[in-house]
Amino acid sequence: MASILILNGPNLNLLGTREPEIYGHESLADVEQLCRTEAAQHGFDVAFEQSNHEGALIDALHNARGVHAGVVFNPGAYTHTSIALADAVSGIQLPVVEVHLSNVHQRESFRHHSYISPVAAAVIVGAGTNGYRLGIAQLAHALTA
Ligand code: DHK
Repeated sequence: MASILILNGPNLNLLGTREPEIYGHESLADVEQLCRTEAAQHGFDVAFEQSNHEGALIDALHNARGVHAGVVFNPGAYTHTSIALADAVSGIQLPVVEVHLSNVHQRESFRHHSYISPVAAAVIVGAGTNGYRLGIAQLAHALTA
């Protein structure tokens, strides 16, 4: 069965307890479960990874080549700082959907710019954990079109 990598960046391991008024009350384990359910409905398997380290996220993207059909990626704050992650996304030649739980455009101005968006296949912001569902559905749609 083809699989999708769900990749989460820094501080997302704290989901559920971290600023719940912004990021909600669901934990990362809850997100993993909803991703597995959504992917199964589209006939895809899921690999789920999180790291607080930029290099580990780059490695995870590189390692997705030849293993996964696409990636749903929440790069956390590296979204706004990391040219290296953007280069990894464009270098792996896999569709990558960028997801943010919060609507970054309603927040501080430093969150308005994303290095990832120009190289992402699609961008979903402000839909909370449902954004991961939407990202998987979009990847499945694009991969089976
Ligand atoms: C998550 C983070 O950790 C922030 O640094 C981003 C993103 C927004 C989110 O909404 O999922 O600015």
